[in-house]
Amino acid sequence: MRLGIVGLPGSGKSTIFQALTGSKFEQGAHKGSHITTVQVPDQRIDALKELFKPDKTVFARLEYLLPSGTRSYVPGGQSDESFWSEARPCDALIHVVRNFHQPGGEDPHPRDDFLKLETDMIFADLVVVERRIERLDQDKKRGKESDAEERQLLEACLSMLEAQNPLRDDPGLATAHQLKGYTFLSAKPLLLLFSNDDEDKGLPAWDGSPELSNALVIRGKLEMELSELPPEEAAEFSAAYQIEGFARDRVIRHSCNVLGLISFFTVVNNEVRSWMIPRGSPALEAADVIHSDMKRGFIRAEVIPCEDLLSAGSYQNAKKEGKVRLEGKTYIVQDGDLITFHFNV
Ligand SMILES: Nc1nc2c(ncn2[C@@H]2O[C@H](COP(=O)(O)OP(=O)(O)OP(=O)(O)O)[C@@H](O)[C@H]2O)c(=O)[nH]1
Ligand SMILES: [Mg+2]
Repeated sequence: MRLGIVGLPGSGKSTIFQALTGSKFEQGAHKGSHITTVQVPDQRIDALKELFKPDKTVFARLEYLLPSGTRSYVPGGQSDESFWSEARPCDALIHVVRNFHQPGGEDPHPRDDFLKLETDMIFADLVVVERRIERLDQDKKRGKESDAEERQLLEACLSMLEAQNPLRDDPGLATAHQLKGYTFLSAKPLLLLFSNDDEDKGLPAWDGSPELSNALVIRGKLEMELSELPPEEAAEFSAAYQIEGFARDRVIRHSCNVLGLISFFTVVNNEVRSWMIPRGSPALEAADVIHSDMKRGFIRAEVIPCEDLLSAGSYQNAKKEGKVRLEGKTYIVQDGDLITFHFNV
């Protein structure tokens, strides 16, 4: 799963990206795009490690993309399609919005800034839809049959986008299988990330939609400084500024949330491992995430919630207490399940 970091110029994108990688890069020195792979931290994995003492521990991963700075942003929906080309294949977007004062003293206007880029993304999608519909009309004139359902879905997109609404507001439309190939920007799950002044840890005052439910505040500059301190000083510093955990961990946790991902665990061959799948997935899909053979030869899944295992103290005890269940292909995997797949190929 890959998340793309977007935002107006100077909103704090590079700062957030650096917090994720834990390393600094020279501003302007790198013109290309940056990708970083991060491990998804999980305390349950740490507890399982204690219990099983595995040789190896593997965490689920996420990727973050910081698009290259060479493709310049032009406001008013006039950006070249190439400006969006790197964000399009991403599974979700992080929209970084400036909520800090600039060195020159310019006040932040987060809602206006948000709407500016949001509108541009809606406009970019609108161009794609209009072009496609035009194309389908031409095909029709030439007597070529087109997919009626796809046409209908595109019309629905058209009316939403023309009304300046992002496609994500209609979850059915945003996730429609037939529209996947269009990689609509406004259909992607969105995490709003406010980069705040050092002294300010709250969300900005914000009237009306969009909802701030998928929003996160990072005091980017402050928290970058924090990440460079030795651990003892960092703890003191965090307490003084009431910083909860690392910016990095908060961004990752919220990323999993907007992507609708849950974690499950496996312990196989002396390896404890976490995996992620979309919430609501059946056991068969969980098996497929690990290996297609496991899906093909699926027999059953041995399942225990991680907490139950930890309170039982050992897998054997948990079994004795009847806490390990056998489940079939259609069992809906729950966050925190430890699963042993039985399969035969
Ligand atoms: N106070 C404060 N300053 C920040 C924050 N994030 C970034 N800045 C400062 O704002 C300036 C721009 O930050 P960048 O991270 O380079 O922003 P950007 O979005 O990557 O900018 P471009 O790549 O030029 O579009 C830098 O001087 C940062 O130190 C923040 O959360 N709080
Ligand atoms: Mg930058």
